[in-house]
Amino acid sequence: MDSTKANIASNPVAEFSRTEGKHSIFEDEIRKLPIPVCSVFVGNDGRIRPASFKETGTIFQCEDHGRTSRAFPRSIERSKDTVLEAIPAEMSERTVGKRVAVLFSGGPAAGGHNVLAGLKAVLGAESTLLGIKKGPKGLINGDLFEITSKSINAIVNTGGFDFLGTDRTKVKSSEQFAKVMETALKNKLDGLIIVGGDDSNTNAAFIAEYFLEQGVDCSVVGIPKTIDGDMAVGKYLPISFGFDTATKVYSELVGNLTQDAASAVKYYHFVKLMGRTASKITLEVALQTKPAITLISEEIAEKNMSLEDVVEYIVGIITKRRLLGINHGVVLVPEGLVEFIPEMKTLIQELNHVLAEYERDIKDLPTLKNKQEYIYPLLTPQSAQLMASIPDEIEQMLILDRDDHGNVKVSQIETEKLLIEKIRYKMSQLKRHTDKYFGDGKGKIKATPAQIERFKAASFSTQSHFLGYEGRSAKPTAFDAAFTFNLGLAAGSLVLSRKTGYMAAVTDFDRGGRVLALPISGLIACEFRKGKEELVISKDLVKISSPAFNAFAENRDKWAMQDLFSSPGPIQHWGPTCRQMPMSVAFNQGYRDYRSFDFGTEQHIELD
Ligand code: FBP
Repeated sequence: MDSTKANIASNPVAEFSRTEGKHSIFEDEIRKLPIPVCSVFVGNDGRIRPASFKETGTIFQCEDHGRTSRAFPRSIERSKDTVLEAIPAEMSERTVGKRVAVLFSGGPAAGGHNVLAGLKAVLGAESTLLGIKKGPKGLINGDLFEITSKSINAIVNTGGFDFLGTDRTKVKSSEQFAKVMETALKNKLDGLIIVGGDDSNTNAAFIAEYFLEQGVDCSVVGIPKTIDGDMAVGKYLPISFGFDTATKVYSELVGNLTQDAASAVKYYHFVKLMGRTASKITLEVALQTKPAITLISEEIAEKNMSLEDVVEYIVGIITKRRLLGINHGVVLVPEGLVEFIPEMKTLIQELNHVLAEYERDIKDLPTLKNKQEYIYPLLTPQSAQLMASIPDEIEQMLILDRDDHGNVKVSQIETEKLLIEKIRYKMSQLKRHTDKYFGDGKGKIKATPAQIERFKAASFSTQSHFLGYEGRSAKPTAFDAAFTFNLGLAAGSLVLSRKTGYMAAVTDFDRGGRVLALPISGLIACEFRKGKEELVISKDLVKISSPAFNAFAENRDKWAMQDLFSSPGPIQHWGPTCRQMPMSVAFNQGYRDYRSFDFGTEQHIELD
């Protein structure tokens, strides 16, 4: 036995202290994992090198092209809104002496640290990579530091955004733009990389345009990040980074809950899943775990379902299961659901208006009852009636919890609890009036007397959960680790090629990875947000005609009536299932196999 091993064996407490500061046995191993690299970034000598870019025939132009061309005249003149494709660089000499800064914006997503690793690897020792602390705020305040190879070696393949930090500041005012320019000039930046979602990439496009207008020679490049999966562009960018890791974390937990439900046979677990507006996370988790009931906001909006309709739908399934002797299960609820139920959306809009207009008066009222008496007459009768039907606890959230703009914090509304309360009431009605609801007559639920007795004997017991934060900063899956490293290589190559106003993208996840650059101005459309027109990248929501949604819709009735759930288990970073990509992405892209992504040949990432 060698002396270190002998030491550890004889002194486990010393070994235990050594695992502090991100040195768990797992963290030390994960840093050593090789990462697949797209062939366009690998030279004949097998080393990583920047790629060049050529124009493809594809042009991105939104419907309101007139507006975007007025907002981004210089960017569009340069890019012609054309998608670029990475090709192996012909240059024999490396570009040297460049200074590139990078920031994270918005919520964390797994793989951010590998973006930095990719950037550092492609810039090489001859150029400088600077980190911007605490997101856009740090960019405005000029809070930059140099990222060394040593620090990259310590964070590669690790989760979180803690190395740089992040925030949600939006660069909007002319003073803020001027300060961003000051930071770029003071730090002699040749490139600025913005890692973020739809809003942050929109911001990247505005900064790129501003720099062109001001004659600042600094490329601005975006990188698509968000666990929500709504920063995606069809076959050009199948998904943003972080989605795969987050959905695998949630799928493990939901898989465990389905198993627990069937074991304890007494609970319905209501699970709200993060994702803000889009139900993409919920759909992916449903495909991976096959629970009894899943709500998809986009479908509910399409079918124009009311809150009562949604409750009826769930009660219908729970009732039928109970008649079959199944009184347990899992219900998945997307975070943004309430905003997709038309009457709830109207209520929230009316409340935003009333709360803003009468803020002072409402604040001074001592009890919830006083506030209700004040607010109800100011709402339309339909909204007042809906509000009155909502449990007090939730109503309190609607009235009191507001964001910085004074609006209702939709993501904080405990939708799962709202549904539980309404379903509980409905189930108790069914139980009390079995003659009215069950039997052989028209419009009645078919059931035998024995089944009705069984129905009456059972109770509706629930547990509620919210899964969100636990999936954002997990260690990146093998997919996200590779995706992000290659996105970093792509963004660095774009800066070295002096391209600006583009978002780095990787596609063809099943065929070695194709590296693209998408002109951001071509993705931007005019939208109404909080009553105002804004130019933003449109969110990519679940399409109910998509293959992924169809796969779910074709199977959900089966999953509702029998326990056919599956448990994907914990994320594997190596081993037989480590190459799995998101199922919804593979289905929508028409890939033959979702079990083995291919981003090229593996490289050990240890920078000198
Ligand atoms: P990003 O779009 O910035 O990546 O954030 C996504 C998200 O995780 C949403 O799913 C969620 O609604 C939100 O962030 C929560 O944000 P916060 O950190 O402000 O609580």
